[in-house]
Amino acid sequence: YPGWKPSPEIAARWKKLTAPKELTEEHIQEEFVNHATKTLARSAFNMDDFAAYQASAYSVRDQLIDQWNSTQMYHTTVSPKRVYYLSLEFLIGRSMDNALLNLGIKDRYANAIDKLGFNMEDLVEQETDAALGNGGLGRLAACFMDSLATLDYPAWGYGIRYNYGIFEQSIVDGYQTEHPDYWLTFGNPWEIQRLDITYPVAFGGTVIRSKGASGGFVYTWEPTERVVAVAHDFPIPGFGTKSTINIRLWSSKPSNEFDFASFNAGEYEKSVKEQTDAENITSCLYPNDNHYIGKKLRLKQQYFFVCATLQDIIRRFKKTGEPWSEFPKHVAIQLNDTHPTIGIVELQRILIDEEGLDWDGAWKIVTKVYSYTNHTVLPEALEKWTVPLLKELLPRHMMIIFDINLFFLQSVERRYPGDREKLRRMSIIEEGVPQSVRMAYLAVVCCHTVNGVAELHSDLVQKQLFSEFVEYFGAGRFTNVTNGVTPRRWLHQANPRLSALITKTLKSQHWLKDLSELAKLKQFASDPEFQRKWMEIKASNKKRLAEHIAAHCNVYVNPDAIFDVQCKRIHEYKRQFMNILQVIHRYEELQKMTDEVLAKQVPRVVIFAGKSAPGYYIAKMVIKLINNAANVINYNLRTSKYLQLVFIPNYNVSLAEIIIPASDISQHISTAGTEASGTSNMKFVLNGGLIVGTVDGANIEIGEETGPENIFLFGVLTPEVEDIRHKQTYGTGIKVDPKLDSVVESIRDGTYGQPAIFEPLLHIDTMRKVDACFQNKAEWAKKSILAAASMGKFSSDRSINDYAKNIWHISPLPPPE
Ligand code: B1N
Repeated sequence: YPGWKPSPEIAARWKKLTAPKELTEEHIQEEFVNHATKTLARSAFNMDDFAAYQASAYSVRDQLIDQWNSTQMYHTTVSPKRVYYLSLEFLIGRSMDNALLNLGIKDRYANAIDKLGFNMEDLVEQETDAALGNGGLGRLAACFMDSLATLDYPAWGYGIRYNYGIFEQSIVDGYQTEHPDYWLTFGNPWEIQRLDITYPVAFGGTVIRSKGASGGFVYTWEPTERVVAVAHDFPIPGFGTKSTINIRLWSSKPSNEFDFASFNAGEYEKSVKEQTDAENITSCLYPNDNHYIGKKLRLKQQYFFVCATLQDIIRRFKKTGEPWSEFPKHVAIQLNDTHPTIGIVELQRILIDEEGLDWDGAWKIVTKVYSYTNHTVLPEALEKWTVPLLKELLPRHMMIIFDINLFFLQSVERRYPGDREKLRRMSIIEEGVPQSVRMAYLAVVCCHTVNGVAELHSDLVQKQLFSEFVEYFGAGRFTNVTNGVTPRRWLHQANPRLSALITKTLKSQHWLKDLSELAKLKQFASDPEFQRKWMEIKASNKKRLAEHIAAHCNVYVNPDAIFDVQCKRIHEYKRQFMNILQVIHRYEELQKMTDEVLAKQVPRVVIFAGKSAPGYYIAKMVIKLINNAANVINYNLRTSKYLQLVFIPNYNVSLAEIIIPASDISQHISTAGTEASGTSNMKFVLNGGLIVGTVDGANIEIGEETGPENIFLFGVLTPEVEDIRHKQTYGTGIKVDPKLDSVVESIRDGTYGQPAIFEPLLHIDTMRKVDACFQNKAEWAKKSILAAASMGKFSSDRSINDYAKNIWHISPLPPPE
């Protein structure tokens, strides 16, 4: 702000005025009442839990903003290399409890507010989730932000401020019904609207080629549509540090110049349409998980947010006054899947068309800055934008993609002369009618590093998805960073009693900053007193979940039964269908039993939750099947003591915080090679739940840490990826009823496709093993403790340190005291 420089006296005065006040209970109460009366215009006689939540939230927000300001000011003076995490999804959930705990002020707040007649636990429940994501990918981004802040890395998250997050799900007559999630109805205390931080974003039009001063061609993009991106900042406090980083989410609005033009021409309707078109860009999150939908508006979202983000990053860089060659020393950009990949092309475009660099100079910079995380190998999830659509919306970018591809294929051709088939396979452009752009290939060609999210997945990425690129670029471009989850939200916040027990046992809270310290709990795994406390907490968490189920499903589940949970997006590859078959099988077995045999059964409550994409017919039928089965199973008075089944509606972050601490076992049973990592598996084990799972994704690494005796893995066990695929296809050596031999044989032959059909049988066997184990209470407690104590590796702090060291090359920058 060149216009205003405070004199030393004014600066000193400012410093004094902004110095943080001691956060006494009285001060908290003052702030609370201040916000209740001034921000919300309420009075003591006009308060309810929601108003009290809001008043508390605004006062916590003030605390956040102070820390955020000093963190950002410090980063600006040091100007270190920063990482920019670009993601179309941030599945944050609620913020108040998290902020109170990370700032370390929860007890003080709870006491202060108690004396004003409110209960903090009730207030926390008033908050609506920020549900700006579909599932694992979006939640991973949120966990990463928590870790980046906690570890004092100079980092920014960038994404879209959708007006509507993932839809709300209700169950009507057993079917999923979707309702819009307009989460901003009552305002949002956790964001700071920055009407002063805006950037233009353009679409469409044509590109004019002309002769430049130095003889080469210059390209001028003349777009037809212009909108504006407005910044909204979401402060993210670290745990046990003053670092508070920022997620900057963009919201679209019409650009003034444009609607005035039509307005003045008397074209009122056209002007209104332009306005709504502009606002529509950031209106809705696309509700698809692991599935690509080639919608024009989605491409607009992608370009809109990377375009604004790059302008913001470049503005920050230009403050250093350094030349472009220094850009990679200040900037690392991580692409959360291919969704922001058009940002690569945008940077190349800015450098050559606007900043006057030559192609090679620009390319050197671009390829030093970007890295890409792949999150899926499922073909139906890989993004392929058609050339006509890209041309229509981003004509200059399409030209640049063709150029990148040309230079790339020319060098492939030099290495493998005459191999036209290879060129066709490796081309960024897929031939067809119409042609399309393989976004993952574009990312691989332009990024310095490409990673998968678990060892097995990264192997598949290198050996199957991008094998020819590994051969061409060398294995050095490819790596693995196994996912992780933040123990602050997923243990400390979601399971406060277990967190307190761990802290008491380890005589320090430091495990929350270094999760590997959990290993010290192993020495207590066989201690009966510790086991008792551990299992008593599990029991009380199960009770809490049972209350939620009673309220939302109208079923009174037996809290002494095994709680067997599968909650995640409904998807064929995740095989909820196989799970429900196993449940129905169990129900039918129970029907055949005598009373005497029945009395010996281990009672079980099977819990499903998860959303289906609104247009995913088969997934929706699975939800209906689960609900129909529940209606039969729960109303069988003879067997319902031994088996109950519920589908809890509207799975989201807040519900996960209730379900996960209450599970005895959870199901992670994807077909081997299909679930890239999975992250809820880590959360369940961290909370003392055991996994029933296939040899897939991060299950494998979790099993390596817990030891095979503390995880129920079934299915193909071979670590070699090629082998897994092969063996999965050709026989698993299961014995079945001889009457079915010829049937099974023909299935195995592939006559009916899909040999994975065998795995339900193994699943049933595994569930029998679980029953047997659960009966020995001490053994079960021991497994639960040992498994949780082995989760050190799966902190997102470890993941972030891996990225920082091996990919971003950035260092922590703790704020001075
Ligand atoms: O990303 C998670 C992994 O733990 C999961 O295994 C993986 O399935 C998930 C297109 C996706 N992969 N791909 C997506 C989401 C939205 C979309 O529009 C794809 N989500 C995953 C974190 O690594």
